[in-house]
Amino acid sequence: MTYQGLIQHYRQYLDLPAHTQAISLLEGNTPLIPMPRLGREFGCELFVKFEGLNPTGSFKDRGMTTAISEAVGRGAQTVICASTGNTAASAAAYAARAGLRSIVLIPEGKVAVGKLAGAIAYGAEVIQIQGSFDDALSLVVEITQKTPIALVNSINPYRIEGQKTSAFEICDVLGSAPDWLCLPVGNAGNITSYWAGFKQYQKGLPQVLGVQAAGAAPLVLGHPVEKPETIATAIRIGKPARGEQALEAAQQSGGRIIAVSDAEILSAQKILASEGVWVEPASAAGLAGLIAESSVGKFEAKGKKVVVVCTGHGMKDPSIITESFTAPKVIPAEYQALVEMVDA
Ligand code: AN7
Repeated sequence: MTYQGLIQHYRQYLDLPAHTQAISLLEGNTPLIPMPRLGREFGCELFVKFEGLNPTGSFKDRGMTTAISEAVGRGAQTVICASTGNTAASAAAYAARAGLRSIVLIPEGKVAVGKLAGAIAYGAEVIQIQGSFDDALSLVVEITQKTPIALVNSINPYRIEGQKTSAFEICDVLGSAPDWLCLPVGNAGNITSYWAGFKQYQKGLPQVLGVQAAGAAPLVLGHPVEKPETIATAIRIGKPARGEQALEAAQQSGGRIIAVSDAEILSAQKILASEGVWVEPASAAGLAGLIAESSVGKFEAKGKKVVVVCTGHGMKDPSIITESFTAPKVIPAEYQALVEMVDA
């Protein structure tokens, strides 16, 4: 049967109300890419779950198909979210598909250009907040408590239902859960979803390595971060809504949540790109964590199956690349100039 999106594909595993009306862009079904060359460096069988290949370029589409489908079914006309960018683009796309009005609140000047462009292109009403993601989230929670506007942040339980499906897909491809799952942690909806998904699917449980950026690592520090800062703007979050559940997932799985520096994140981004997988900075945090833990002997990967979740596409944040490289050289459109340039 042709693939009709993840609600259709995993319907029996998703706890969605009867009124749900599936709104899909054929999200999910993303590739689990083997990384043999990189895996050899750790002595493990390494895979990248490339979530950047979802319709709007991030994993958020999994939770958005379910959240918007539920909202439409219950008669919502407007949806709202706070976002570091990817949720905004995803909410805007699925709202557009459903014929709903979408409003997105973003931290002023801290959203990568590909995400902002997406939100605008899909027709969202974009509002910049003079504050952080966390401030924006408080505001959308308040307005959805006082008005009929539907909240589509990952506090919404149907977001978690949809995002569980990535765990199902990994088990379907590998035949069972991997030994380790490494992924970035921001507002902590995704790590919560994976853990719920693996537990429900009963194909084994991975140990979970959640990775925060050092300047935005409330779950490592053990307290909220008032002014989170990181180059990985997607996870520039100081008060994760599902922080408790993230810690629980790490602990129950025999894993942990760690922090890596921006330099380690950018280095991991380069390594992934050198293998043909270009992801946005936050999405490289999982690999950065794996590298950091291995280098201090804390990660015994030998002979293990390891999945690194890459949550968003590199094209979401092109500036991070173009700003740090000199512009390509310019030559006359002449053969001799080309030969000299390429030193052939
Ligand atoms: C690429 O879009 O919070 O721990 O508002 O965009 O589930 O929050 C994005 C988060 C990882 C962290 N990787 O996931 C938003 C937003 C990328 C992301 C995360 C985000 P959660």
